[in-house]
Amino acid sequence: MLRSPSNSPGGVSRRVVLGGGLAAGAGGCAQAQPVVAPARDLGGNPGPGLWEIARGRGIAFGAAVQAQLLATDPAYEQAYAREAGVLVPEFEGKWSVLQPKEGEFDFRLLEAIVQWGQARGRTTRGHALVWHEAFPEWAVNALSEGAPRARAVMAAHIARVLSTTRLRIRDWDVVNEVIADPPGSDTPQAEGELRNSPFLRALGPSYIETAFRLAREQDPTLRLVLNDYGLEEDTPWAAEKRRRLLNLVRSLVRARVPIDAVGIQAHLQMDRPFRPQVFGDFVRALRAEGLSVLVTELDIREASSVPDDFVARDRLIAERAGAFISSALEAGVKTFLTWGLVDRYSWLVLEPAVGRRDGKLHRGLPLDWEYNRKEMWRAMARAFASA
Ligand code: 9MR
Repeated sequence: MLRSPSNSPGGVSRRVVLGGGLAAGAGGCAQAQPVVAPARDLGGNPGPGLWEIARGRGIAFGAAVQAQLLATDPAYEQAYAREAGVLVPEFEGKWSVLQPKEGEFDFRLLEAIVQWGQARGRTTRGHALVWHEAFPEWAVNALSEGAPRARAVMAAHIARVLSTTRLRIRDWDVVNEVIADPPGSDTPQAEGELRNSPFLRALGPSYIETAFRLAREQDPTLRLVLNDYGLEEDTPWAAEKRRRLLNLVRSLVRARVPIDAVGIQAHLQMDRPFRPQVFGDFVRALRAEGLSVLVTELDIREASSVPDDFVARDRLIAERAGAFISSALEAGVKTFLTWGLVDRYSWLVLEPAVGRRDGKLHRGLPLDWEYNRKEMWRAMARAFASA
């Protein structure tokens, strides 16, 4: 089943990372674009970063990061040092980077992020053990060679990754994007409610439960997370996706599968309505199952209808971010991660077809193209400070 182009975070088939190592381009960082935004408030004394403001209220804030940029762009590194208390590898924890060939593991890029964080008292969360993207060809083939082989491959990956990282990474997206995209408002698909992934085809729906149990076998207290997208907005499509996810989560909880939390990606879209009550009710329903809820990949995808003018654009983006974070906080979310920190390296820039379709630059992260804090940053700071 293909993703619905208008609803998926990717919306187009995404580039799949097949190689590890810097030279192979571990996911490829965005090219720097021309300077377009006026520098505003960097100054010599920028004051506390988002993570410190959040920490003061018992909230964790962090962002997806790219090891290659941390190592090569000093302004990027400073921005992370200032703003991010939690780091998530944007590519470096994915299967294609960690196990590009069967049995050949490469933790160098992931460890680079972990060590950068440890040196500054920051934590790293893991993303993602079982995902149909950034999944190498050899593994796709192996999964098609029958259930015993598929299970062994999945078990070996989970065991090796968790046993190698468990002392340093205590929080993992065990399965990512397992709910099928609904084609319409509430019409269940013929294939069912789970994504038709190589894992589902090889092992059936129980692969999700198996992945969590395998992860728990490695460590009794690691936080095990199910992460998904398209759950935030007040549309029939998102309502159906929420229903499917709740359905799955409830069945996992009933079966005593060791799941600790749900990650809500929150790739928000400006052209979709957002209702705090609807979203808050969803978070509360998940928490009623005894799970934590994390916001794992927040960014704001602009619509072509968003005005050209930076001030007006930034205000709209900030309003959406503030409303979303406040409703999540009110419903009990305590961890917030943005998918990147700086507009110039957003995946929405890398893949313009899923971003603004008018070729305009993206402004959906807290720091602008010149690493300056913008209205979205201030809206987030206000939301955290008043939590
Ligand atoms: O931002 C990431 C993009 O640059 C990569 O090409 C892609 C494949 O590795 O993954 C993107 O990150 C995705 C994340 O892992 C899962 N949720 C959606 C994110 C944006 O597509």
